[in-house]
Amino acid sequence: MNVDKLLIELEKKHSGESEYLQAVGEVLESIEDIYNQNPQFESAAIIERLIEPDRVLTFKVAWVDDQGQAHVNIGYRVQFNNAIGPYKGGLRFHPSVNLSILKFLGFEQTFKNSLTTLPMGGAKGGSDFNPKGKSNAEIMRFCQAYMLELWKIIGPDTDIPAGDIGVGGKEIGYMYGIYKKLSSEHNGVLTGKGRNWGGSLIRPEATGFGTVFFAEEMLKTKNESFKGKIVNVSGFGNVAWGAIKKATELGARVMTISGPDGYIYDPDGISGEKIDYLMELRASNQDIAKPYSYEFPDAQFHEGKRPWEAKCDIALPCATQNELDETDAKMLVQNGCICISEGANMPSTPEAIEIFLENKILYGPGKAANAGGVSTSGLEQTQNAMKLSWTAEEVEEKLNLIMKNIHESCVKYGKEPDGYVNYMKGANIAGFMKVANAMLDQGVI
Ligand code: NDP
Ligand code: 2IT
Repeated sequence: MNVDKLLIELEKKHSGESEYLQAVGEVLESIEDIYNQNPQFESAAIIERLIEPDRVLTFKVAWVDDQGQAHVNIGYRVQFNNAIGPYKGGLRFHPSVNLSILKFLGFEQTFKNSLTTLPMGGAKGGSDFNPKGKSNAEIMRFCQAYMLELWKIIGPDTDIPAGDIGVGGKEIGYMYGIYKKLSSEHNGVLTGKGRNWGGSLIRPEATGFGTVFFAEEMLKTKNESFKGKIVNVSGFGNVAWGAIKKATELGARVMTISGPDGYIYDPDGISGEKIDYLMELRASNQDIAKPYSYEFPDAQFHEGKRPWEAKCDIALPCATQNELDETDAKMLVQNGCICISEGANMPSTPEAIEIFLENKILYGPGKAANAGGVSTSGLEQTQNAMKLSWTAEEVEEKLNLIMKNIHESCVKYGKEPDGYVNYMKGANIAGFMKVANAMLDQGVI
């Protein structure tokens, strides 16, 4: 494999798809040596077959708002790779959604799902629909219109979507309702379902819990823990919520949350009733940062700024891609941050990652550190197939074990001669090897 040549060719074919090219570039650089040591990969064109999605479906989603006005959005599903199991990955509803973003997410998902040890292929989907400021009735009509197309290509053994940005329990409920009506089946086609109709306990918290469990494993290698640490979190959504809960439970103090308009710094820490208040704001599809600073006057709202400028021991980026750049990374390192565990997908830019690696910081890349969400989705599928449900303790124990196993795989492939673990390299190689070997076993298809 020649990484530069491959990337130039890919850029020619998919020019302007910057997030997709960024995600592929990082993986190619990590796996180059091991790939070239295994000539069977080259002759089966494994990498050329792995960087292109199996198929992409785009479709029109027409829906009517509360005033009777019709709107059109674009719907997508990118089925990336199903070598090790049915396609699996979330749906994102956000105005920025385009093919580049969904291809990067589907590509990352393929490696992440491979790391989980569960039999899941990679996929991603969504729409450029903006749920912000919409009524629940509008969100329901949009979800129904979106599912009217999507249901034709998904199924509990084919492709199993779940949540991502802008898609939580409420949206999954609306989509599940219409899927059930169209297919006449009540099955495990979506994960993140409600507790009373097939959902798994702990799934809502799972990504954030997993991100903290992964960080805990990294910290253990330095005889450190969350106890007494200052933690900065970005975003306040599905993932950030779980991360804040678990970090607080383990004795840390979480100082920040953020939205696209800025971040909140709360010197007293964000926990307990403050989290409940934030959840109420979120449930009503509102902005959270400013109202929080009005409700809790000791908290400061830093408009247009990111939480990485505030001093912390541990950083948990849980908002979106490329939300932590080189300047942010330098600030974190200068301020004594010892650990970054990514709840979001690709939140750190390549330049920021370079800074973390140069400074030998504990850096857990999203495809490893946020794999707890999809892992618990896999556990939800298992419970659906068995037609029973596990207790919260059982699910959390299994999740914790999976995160420990992912950490071990990263160490196996990422440990350098001086003992430093390059978790990014480790995650990319471990994720790749399983998918690549499955593709070899199954022939050229
Ligand atoms: P949510 O929509 O629940 O939350 C996203 C949060 O990030 C919101 O607080 C949002 O603010 C904020 N945000 C969005 N865009 C920006 C931006 N440009 N700058 C700063 N803040 C921003 O999404 P999730 O929590 O589900 O997803 C967050 C990240 O985690 C994504 O990268 C996702 O791919 C990843 N992830 C999600 C998993 C899941 O199970 N949900 C699993 C694994 C990874 P606001 O609402 O005000 O826009
Ligand atoms: O990025 C992710 O791993 C998710 N959005 C969760 C996917 C899933 O199928 O649970």
